[in-house]
Amino acid sequence: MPTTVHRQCNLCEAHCGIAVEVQGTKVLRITGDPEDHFSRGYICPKAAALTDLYEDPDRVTTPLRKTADGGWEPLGWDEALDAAAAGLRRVREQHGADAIANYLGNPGAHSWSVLAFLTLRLVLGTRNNYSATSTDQLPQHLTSAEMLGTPLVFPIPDLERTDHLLVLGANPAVSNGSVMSAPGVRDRLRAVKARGGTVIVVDPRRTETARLADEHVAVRPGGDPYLLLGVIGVLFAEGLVAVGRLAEHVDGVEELRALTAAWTPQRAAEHSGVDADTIVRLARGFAAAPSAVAYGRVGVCQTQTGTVTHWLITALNTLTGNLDRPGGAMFTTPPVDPTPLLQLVGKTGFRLHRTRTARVSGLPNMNGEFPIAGLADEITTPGDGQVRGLVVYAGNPVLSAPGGAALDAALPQLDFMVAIDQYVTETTRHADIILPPVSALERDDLDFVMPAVSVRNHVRFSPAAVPKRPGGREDWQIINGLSRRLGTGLRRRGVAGAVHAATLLKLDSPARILDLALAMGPYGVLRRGPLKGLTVARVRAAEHGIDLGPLEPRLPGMLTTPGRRVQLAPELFVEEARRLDAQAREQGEATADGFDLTLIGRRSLRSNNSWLHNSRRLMKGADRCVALLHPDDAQARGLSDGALVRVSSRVGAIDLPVQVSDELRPGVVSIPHGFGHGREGVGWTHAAAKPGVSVNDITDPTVLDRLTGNAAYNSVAVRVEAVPVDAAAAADDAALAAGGR
Ligand SMILES: Nc1nc2c(c(=O)[nH]1)N[C@H]1C(S)=C(S)[C@@H](COP(=O)(O)OP(=O)(O)OC[C@H]3O[C@@H](n4cnc5c(=O)[nH]c(N)nc54)[C@H](O)[C@@H]3O)O[C@H]1N2
Ligand SMILES: Nc1nc2c(c(=O)[nH]1)N[C@H]1C(S)=C(S)[C@@H](COP(=O)(O)OP(=O)(O)OC[C@H]3O[C@@H](n4cnc5c(=O)[nH]c(N)nc54)[C@H](O)[C@@H]3O)O[C@H]1N2
Ligand code: SF4
Ligand SMILES: [Mo]
Repeated sequence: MPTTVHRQCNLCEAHCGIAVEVQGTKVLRITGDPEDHFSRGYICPKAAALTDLYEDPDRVTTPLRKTADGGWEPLGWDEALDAAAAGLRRVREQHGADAIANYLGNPGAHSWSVLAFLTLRLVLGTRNNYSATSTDQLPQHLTSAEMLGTPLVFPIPDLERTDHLLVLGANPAVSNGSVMSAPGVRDRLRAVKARGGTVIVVDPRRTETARLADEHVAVRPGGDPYLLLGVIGVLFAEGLVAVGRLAEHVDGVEELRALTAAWTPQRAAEHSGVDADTIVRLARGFAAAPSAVAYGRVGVCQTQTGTVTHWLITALNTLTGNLDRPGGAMFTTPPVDPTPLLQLVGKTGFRLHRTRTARVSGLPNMNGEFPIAGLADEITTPGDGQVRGLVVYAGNPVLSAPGGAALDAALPQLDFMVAIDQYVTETTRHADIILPPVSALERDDLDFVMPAVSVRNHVRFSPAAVPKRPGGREDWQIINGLSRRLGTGLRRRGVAGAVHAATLLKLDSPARILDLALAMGPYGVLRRGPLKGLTVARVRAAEHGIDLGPLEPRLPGMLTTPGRRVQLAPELFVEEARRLDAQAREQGEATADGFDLTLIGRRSLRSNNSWLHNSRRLMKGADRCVALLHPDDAQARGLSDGALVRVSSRVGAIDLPVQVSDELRPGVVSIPHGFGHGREGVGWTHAAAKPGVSVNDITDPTVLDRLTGNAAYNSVAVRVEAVPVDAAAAADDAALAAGGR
């Protein structure tokens, strides 16, 4: 008899509720769960791909060991975990704890097993921790740390109530919302307009979101901080600043007034590429709206001014009285409080350490991690502390990190590498041991990350939809197995760290850690209120999730700054803002090498970073790994639609088809990331047949957000030219040989 299991899709941050119809081990159908409290039936085309991932014959289902001739041999779990632990221990014994680096990829945020990984970090005791955070939201962590006192909370647009949404550098109609979980976001944007509100999108490309909006502002890449300085300058000049309820709890208004005084709309226009009238209009419209919220995501994080931009976004919200007010930028009250949870699993020291720098790159440490941009050099540069071992969990940095080609070249130099992943990817192909977890549909989960960044408070348990295949293990079981084996000889955090790790390993399942965290949280047994007493069992019993209500005002109580005050003008940011002028002059001008265009990224609704390209149903249709270029730029280079072009930067070149499109601002070229599956030994057969190229072969690991070291993929200067005919013919032959494109 078929049965239906209700759980969530864990592919992107929307975490939609799904109904999975199953019969035994067979998945019959995946649909949206109309009774889900949060997503109310919405799903996107990717949800069906959960079945493809589950059934994929290319998925690794047994531990693998690299053989002498570069092939793979299957191993039993005990043998594999013993070998993995022995290899890592050897590196540690010969070269010390810091010689083992680890990388935590994006799907880590979509599974409770990440808790086990943090325990593994405790056991490894290395300073060389890396993650996808430094390709993504690191500027938002630093902004929150400096302005609110903790890097672990983010202002979230109150989409359900706002009258005015200003989006900078996000494309939620495609990404489905990020650091703003909002399943069915297109409908939520339409609803803002339907109730008389306004949606404005600031983006160098007229995106899917821009097309839904009232207005599209085609900013120059990296132009946002100037635009915002101009907008804030207008607010001060026209007496439109009104902090409102929080006025008594905000420091730095006068510093911002002084700082923005020089940024007249004309001057801001010159550097942002947005005309002065528009800047004035944006400021007035934002201030006049009954409620308004500015929201920025990776489009602005991934620039050299990522942190400064996010600071100015929060400043704009605050100066107009929209921080922490309904319809503005609010804070969640998630069932699991991130700070105590992370302390529970041994993670402390949440801040930017500008003096605790990476050995080779000199990049700063934040939240206990170094930026991924520096990892390749740590591996290839000899000396004390050189990285010689690596654990990669749920990540594909060869395709995702800036300068991924250099990392691809560096990984073979490691003495030993372990990967925890379901596929032989561009990254894991370099591993000595691959430890494959079961797929998402085969495991239980309780999502504690996305409720912390959702547009509504909620919580949901996800039961496994199908039984694990015989011998299948979940990530946390694998990781704890590794931690236990490493237990002796690897800890260097003294007795306290050892006891801590041992206690966590005794708790074993993330469910037990989360029971503790829920008890400590705002709905836990220790609190008063109608929802008191939330436990994993109670969440599990609620088949369609539990609604915990709209976002509620939380300031000043939640602030952890001195005196519980919002810091509008942190010294670190003000200093950086003063440097913006010089930077503006550097940017946008052709460099001596003739890199005269700026590269930006692009996401597709039918893809997710690097790892859904093996799904036939998602890969149907036209080739998506194409470079978009404005008609004027194409014409100036003699390029017509479909031509093969070479896009080069300081660090490399890639060849791909061009698509001429007036969606783009002139001077910009847009290329998606996550392709480049043609590398030797990649285990994704369908993906490898339509390989595309990796844009991160040309992104520059030295072009980073100045304050955090976050990848600045959208600040890379490139050149685009026709591929010489001989090379184009050779590329065609290669494509034909690989099965055609
Ligand atoms: N379908 C799908 N959904 C996804 C993902 C996916 O790969 N596919 N990935 C997931 C992940 S890991 C994340 S982090 C989120 C990201 O979610 P979003 O932040 O919404 O990501 P993008 O779609 O990349 O949107 C970034 C936008 O910024 C624009 N942009 C580039 N440079 C600039 C600039 O200098 N200024 C401004 N104002 N705009 C700029 C780009 O043109 C692009 O439209 O999406 C998640 N969801
Ligand atoms: N040029 C450019 N580069 C970018 C971006 C961009 O906008 N432009 N975006 C950046 C962003 S925002 C992000 S978040 C990063 C993502 O960067 P990464 O996290 O490094 O890369 P992913 O492509 O998400 O790879 C995820 C890997 O995890 C595996 N996996 C999936 N589910 C599981 C699981 O449950 N358990 C385990 N063990 N493994 C699993 C997949 O097989 C895949 O190999 O990419 C960044 N790179
Ligand atoms: S938007 Fe799509 S991929 Fe994201 S959680 Fe919902 S169904 Fe899954
Ligand atoms: Mo991301």
